[in-house]
Amino acid sequence: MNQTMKCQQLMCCAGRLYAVIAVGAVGGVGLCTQSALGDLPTVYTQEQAFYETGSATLKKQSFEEIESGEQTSYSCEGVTLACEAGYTMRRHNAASRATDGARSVMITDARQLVLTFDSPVNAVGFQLIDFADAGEPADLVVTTDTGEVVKLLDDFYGRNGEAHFVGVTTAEPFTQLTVTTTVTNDGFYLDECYFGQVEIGEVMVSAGE
Ligand SMILES: [Ca+2]
Ligand SMILES: [Ca+2]
Repeated sequence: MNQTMKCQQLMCCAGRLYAVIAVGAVGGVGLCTQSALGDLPTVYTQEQAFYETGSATLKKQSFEEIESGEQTSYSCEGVTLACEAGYTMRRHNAASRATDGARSVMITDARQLVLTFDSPVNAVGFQLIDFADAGEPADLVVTTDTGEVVKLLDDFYGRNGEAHFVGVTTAEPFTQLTVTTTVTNDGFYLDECYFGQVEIGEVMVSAGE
């Protein structure tokens, strides 16, 4: 798949119509200059490209200080992470399942997570570890409380222990993001969550996996 096709595919993820004006390539990362016929959700699959959108304003939660044991939610600085009603998640103490520090959040059965931010954000990204590695492909969709619906992963196959970054930026700030996955018979881990408000102008779109 070439850079243009990849960018167009990503732009259409929200099920809305976007016009991609120009596409270039810079060191393996596609630069998409675009005009949105509505809001502008942009999908990222590379942490560096996402981070460069607003490194000065993005906060990071590494889940190093969260409580141990079964929990239904974690209140962290700037963000509260809650899992699907009726399920629990837990702190996992192994660097092999963390991308930042030595701890991460382990999700075994819940298939929906809700991130609620203390103040509005328009950029959220995080690492998924050991996701969709049980032989069945999985989608990952995020929904904002402002009505944006964006598919971050589509028929994704992961590998044992591998980390994959996903992120999204929107034109309109939001305070709650619901993460829903179709993954089956598979536990996974969440770590290194970035969030904040970034300037939306020319945006960098990751063109690789
Ligand atoms: Ca961590
Ligand atoms: Ca897994």
